[in-house]
Amino acid sequence: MSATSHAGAAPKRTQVAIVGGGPAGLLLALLLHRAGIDCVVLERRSRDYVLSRIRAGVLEQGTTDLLRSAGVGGRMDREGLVHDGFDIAWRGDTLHIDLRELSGGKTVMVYGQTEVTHDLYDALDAAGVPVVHEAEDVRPQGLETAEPFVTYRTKEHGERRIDCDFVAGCDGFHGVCRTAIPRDRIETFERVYPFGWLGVLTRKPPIQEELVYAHHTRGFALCSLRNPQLSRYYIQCSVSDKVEDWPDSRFYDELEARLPDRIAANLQRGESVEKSIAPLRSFVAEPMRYGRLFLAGDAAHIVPPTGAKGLNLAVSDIYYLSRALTAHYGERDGRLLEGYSGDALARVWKAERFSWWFTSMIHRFEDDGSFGQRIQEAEFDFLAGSKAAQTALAENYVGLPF
Ligand code: FAS
Ligand code: PHB
Repeated sequence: MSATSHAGAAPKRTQVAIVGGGPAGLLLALLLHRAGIDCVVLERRSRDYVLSRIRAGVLEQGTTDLLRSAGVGGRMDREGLVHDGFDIAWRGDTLHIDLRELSGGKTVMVYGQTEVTHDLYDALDAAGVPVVHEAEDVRPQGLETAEPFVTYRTKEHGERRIDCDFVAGCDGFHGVCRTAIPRDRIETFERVYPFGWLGVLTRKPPIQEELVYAHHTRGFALCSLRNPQLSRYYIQCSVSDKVEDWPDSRFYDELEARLPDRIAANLQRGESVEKSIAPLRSFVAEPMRYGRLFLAGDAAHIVPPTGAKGLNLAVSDIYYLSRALTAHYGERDGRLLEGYSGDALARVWKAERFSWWFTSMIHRFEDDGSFGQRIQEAEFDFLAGSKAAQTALAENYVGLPF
């Protein structure tokens, strides 16, 4: 496939230039196209590379609803798995969180981010929306003027410039858009956790149908899946660990040691087809706008994956941003654009709080000492004994309203 997924080079002018071809950028492009707004996606990597990344696994109901309304929910509804609840393992026992009952009927969908990204790329190709891959040295410029533009380079077409009305910074935590904002115009908030997640993907049936979040004195573990023949496991690991320190046998031994015996007994060990370590951090940049630049998704915020919020927050940002741009172009009404950062951050911070709370409760914090351990025990005991606490967990896990 050529670097640009449509004939020829990208246009020299568009209404919205989107930097980043992950879920945020691709979903925004599709929603803008459906609203009759011209856009171009500039993605640094090849499509194969983007689609090789194994990331999120759980979609909130707000996310699945928006994907359906964008016309990309078909395969998700055929192949995705609706989950009514999950288990929390603690001291050798489990607490079942009945999401459907506690949230008043809401559920989550198990359908990998990789598949969502596939579906979005297919829809954009079908719609003829230009996605430029392997766009190098992307630079958003003139952001504080009424005539912003983005320069970039491709091997195929050399130096290029796209004039636009707005730039959407959907280029993730390590992208260039957030750093294009002057330091005195942005404030960041961050907490880095003293551990990472070592994840393994294996072509074996899952240990059980529903997810298991396990607390153990050896460390946290998570049993998830992508489909009935493809399982996803995580264990909390040291930030200094390397993938090569963890041959499959060591990984599975440690995973089993952190699970209740009756659950561990169902583990089917399979060769890892993907193995990676992700650092954990909470991060928010405020505001999510600078002049004609709007940030969305990981470019603006990061959550520890414990609460399965990262991808879902990217989607809610795009709901607010696409709605605002549609009002701007459709009714010449700029109020939603003015309110975008505040609207998005209000939901972001609630997801940051939940992700931090769940991470703090269920991971092993070596430096928290005996007091920290007792607080974690009390947190779990309160949760186990309080329907109100479980309802609060369920409401956050299925996703707060957009
Ligand atoms: P993304 O990072 O997905 O996409 C940004 C895109 O911009 C990328 O394709 C990148 O190549 C491109 N880009 C970067 N710089 C660029 C530049 N200068 N020019 C052009 N393009 C550029 N979330 C969960 O809910 N559960 C999980 O288990 C989970 N696991 C994760 C594991 C890892 C290793 C990582 C990094 C994240 C994980 N996340 C998880 C969070 C993840 O799913 C993100 O929330 C989600 O990808 C956010 O989507 P985007 O905002 O589109 O950012
Ligand atoms: C996953 O399946 O990758 C997954 C599921 C739930 C989480 C994090 C990751 O909280």
